[in-house]
Amino acid sequence: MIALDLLSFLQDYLNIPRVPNPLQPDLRSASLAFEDPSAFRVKSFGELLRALGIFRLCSFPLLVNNSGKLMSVARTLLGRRGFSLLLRPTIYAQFVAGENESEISQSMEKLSMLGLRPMLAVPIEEDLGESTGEKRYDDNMEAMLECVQISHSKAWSKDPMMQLKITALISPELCVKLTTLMAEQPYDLNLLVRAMDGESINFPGLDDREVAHFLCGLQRLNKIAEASVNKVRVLVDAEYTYMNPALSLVTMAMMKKFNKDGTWIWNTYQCYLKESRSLLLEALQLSNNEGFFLGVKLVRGAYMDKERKLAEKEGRQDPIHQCWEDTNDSYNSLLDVMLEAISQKPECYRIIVATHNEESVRQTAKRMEELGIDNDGGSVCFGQLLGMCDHVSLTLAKEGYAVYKSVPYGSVDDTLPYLVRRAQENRTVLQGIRKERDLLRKELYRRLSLRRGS
Ligand SMILES: Cc1cc2nc3c(=O)[nH]c(=O)nc-3n(C[C@H](O)[C@H](O)[C@H](O)COP(=O)(O)OP(=O)(O)OC[C@H]3O[C@@H](n4cnc5c(N)ncnc54)[C@H](O)[C@@H]3O)c2cc1C
Ligand SMILES: *[C@@H]1O[C@H](CO)[C@@H](O)[C@H](O)[C@H]1NC(C)=O
Ligand SMILES: *[C@@H]1O[C@H](CO)[C@@H](O)[C@H](O)[C@H]1NC(C)=O
Ligand SMILES: *[C@@H]1O[C@H](CO)[C@@H](O)[C@H](O)[C@H]1NC(C)=O
Ligand SMILES: CC(=O)N[C@H]1CO[C@H](CO)[C@@H](O)[C@@H]1O
Repeated sequence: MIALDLLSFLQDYLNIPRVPNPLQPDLRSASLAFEDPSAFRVKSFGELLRALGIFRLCSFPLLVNNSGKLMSVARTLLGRRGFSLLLRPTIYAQFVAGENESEISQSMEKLSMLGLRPMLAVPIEEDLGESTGEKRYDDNMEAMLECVQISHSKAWSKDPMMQLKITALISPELCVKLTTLMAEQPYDLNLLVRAMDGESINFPGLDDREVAHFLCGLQRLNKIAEASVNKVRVLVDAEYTYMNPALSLVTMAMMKKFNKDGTWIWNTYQCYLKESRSLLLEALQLSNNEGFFLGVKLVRGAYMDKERKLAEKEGRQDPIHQCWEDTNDSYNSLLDVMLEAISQKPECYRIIVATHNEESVRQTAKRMEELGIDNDGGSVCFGQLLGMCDHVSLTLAKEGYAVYKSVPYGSVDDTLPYLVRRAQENRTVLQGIRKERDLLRKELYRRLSLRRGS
């Protein structure tokens, strides 16, 4: 009875078609059509409702555009505890793994049972203008070291991975300055490697304070890399174009030092950048010349709006491709470059295809087959965010591909900026989610009709 009321309520609220919609035929998941709602059978009723509710909320542009403001108003009105009570069972539970080790363990175990591999991310969102001081960066390093340990400890998955943000360990201000300097005089990778080994290097162009901070930062990165070699793959995030060159420089130095016999450090390439192709080709060349393995996280890019605004303000040319179709072409062509490289030298290169885009995922699978690359040979894997496009992840896992879910963790307060960004990303991941909503609805409807029938 309750199920019936709920059903009609849901039908009105979620526009479920009232035509009887019996069991879906088992679709050919072999072709990765991503149209099989049975991917969601592993979810509890509550989880289905939660996902639907949240995606529904994300469909109101006004709400999404102002989510940051709304959240801070709510936090003021409800107080810290009340706010946490509101967010914890809803948005937080959808997108965040938990706060303490036991909660995180639970989430990871659940992913593991679904055949998905967790990739932990310490959500430290910060940009220019925040206070500096080594202590804060040292604290961040401790958090990252803990992340290495959690990722490795319980053998949640084969080949564990985690994400790392360099601006959590070296100040964004310094990364910007390095980027400016690098435009005139490129730094030698060996200089950075020697600094990581503990030598006191004097970097030209930086003052004493900056040199000291840079050396500390490189030491922090060195510690994290040493802790993760032979255990956890460390995927370095790409951020804004005004600091990416510095981030890449540091990442390449880490690769040179740590990727001699295995791909432990990976870099991220953002295909929405016009220069992404030349950046990737340079990296391939460098890894060849310097004799280290190259791990690539291929993404479209998350900071489009801000990049464009900044370029306009500074009167620079827009660094981002003109339209989504151009970014799409760029993504698919870089994907091809990497897959070709892998098919020729499978031991030297690795890629994680980090996208929610079904077409890109299908193209990867197709090219892998054409080039004779194993589904689970370790050189190609897929990545999506926790709580987003589960139908893509679950289908891929069912087909035997290696699939990672990027899993942020931390307190409600610490993860808030991350959640705001997730909400705003909806604008662009729109197509994928609309389909996910349809599939969620179908699965919910199926369960409700089963209940009604019994
Ligand atoms: C595991 C994982 C790790 C990630 N790590 C990073 C990271 O380190 N750095 C980072 O920046 N992002 C990262 N992202 C986010 C990623 O860059 C995308 O923002 C996100 O995945 C959406 O892209 P999509 O391919 O999934 O979806 P799609 O819907 O196929 O594409 C959306 C993307 O297309 C691009 N786009 C949209 N409109 C336009 C337009 N008008 N013109 C040009 N381009 C447009 C934007 O990049 C947008 O994000 C990561 C994502 C995942 C899943
Ligand atoms: C939301 O923000 C986007 C981009 O900043 C803008 O194009 C859109 O018009 C906004 N929508 C609303 C309803 O405010
Ligand atoms: C973890 O956090 C949850 C929710 O805040 C709490 O109920 C639980 O007791 C905590 N566990 C540990 C081991 O601290
Ligand atoms: C995306 O790019 C691929 C390869 O370039 C192309 O086949 C596909 O049609 C593009 N998708 C869209 C929607 O333009
Ligand atoms: C699910 C979905 O597509 N939601 C919305 C995401 O945001 C854009 C614009 O902000 C809306 O048009 C979508 O409906």
